[in-house]
Amino acid sequence: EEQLHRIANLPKVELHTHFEGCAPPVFIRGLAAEKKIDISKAFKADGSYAYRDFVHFLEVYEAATSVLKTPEDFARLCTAVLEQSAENGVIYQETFLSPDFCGGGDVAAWREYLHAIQEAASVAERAHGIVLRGIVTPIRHFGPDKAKRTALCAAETAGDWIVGLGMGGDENKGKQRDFAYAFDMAREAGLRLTTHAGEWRGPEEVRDAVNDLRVERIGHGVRAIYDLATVDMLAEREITLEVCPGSNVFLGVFPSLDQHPIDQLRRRGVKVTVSTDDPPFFHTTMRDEYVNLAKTFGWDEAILTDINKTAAGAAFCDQTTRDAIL
Ligand code: ES4
Ligand code: ZN
Repeated sequence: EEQLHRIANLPKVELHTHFEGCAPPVFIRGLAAEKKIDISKAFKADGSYAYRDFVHFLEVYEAATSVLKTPEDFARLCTAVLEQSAENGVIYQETFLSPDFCGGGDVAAWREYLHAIQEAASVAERAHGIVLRGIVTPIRHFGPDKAKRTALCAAETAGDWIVGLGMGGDENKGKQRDFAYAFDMAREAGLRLTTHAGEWRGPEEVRDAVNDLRVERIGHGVRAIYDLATVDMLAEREITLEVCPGSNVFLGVFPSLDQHPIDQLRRRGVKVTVSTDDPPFFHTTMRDEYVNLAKTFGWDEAILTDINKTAAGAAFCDQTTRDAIL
């Protein structure tokens, strides 16, 4: 009991969140009402997000995101998100941001959205001590051409705050290598790289992410467990997995947390970290993730502290920021 309480209250480093996916449903419904946009189909009667499966989730996600119009809307979202994260003990968070939703891929517009978000983030940092950094996200099912525009936005704004490029979206569309141009452009601009792989597809997709895009982290990567040679490759190359156990269980990637491979991956030497992905969509929080992992796998405070150190070590921020977090 005492131990679980301490675990719940640990300071947490979270590497994998989607910015709009952190929006509380009440926030999105409020904005929809203000703007007289009808997105009632995106919600269940109890007010939570409504979707049938992952592809439908992506559609509902885009519907919810469609009420976020101006830089000011995104600034308000930032304030709401960081308040929630700080409440859950998160001290450092990386979040995927898409120029496709912020100015439609236009660099000048993207700069304005980014400016508004960053300003709200610094206010939250002073108020709650939480540090936010952005990873620009090409959306896989929008295709390679949009990904190039996205990477250009990323390259143009690379720096202390925009620290990486990380592809999300529907893993069943196309191949990782279709996006190599975008990832090369980002690498040349000094950005760090991650991509979603091995959430819906298997070990081959995880190997493609490492070999074709040369990423140093992978979003999810958990289906690598079906090929131990791939697991060992991840361990040997010290690739960090951004594991989102609650998301995986909610979406049915694994039937339950006790059948989730995070503990096996960790024991076999893979650098695993813990994140929420899209907390209100998957009815989770960082506090819940930690408590559930402790209960299910018997992870103690030492293991979870170690996981936070791994996450801090794999964070894309500069060394000064990293030294301040753990
Ligand atoms: C995602 Cl594009 C996108 N947005 C939110 N969550 C996601 N998971 C995978 N891709
Ligand atoms: Zn994700």
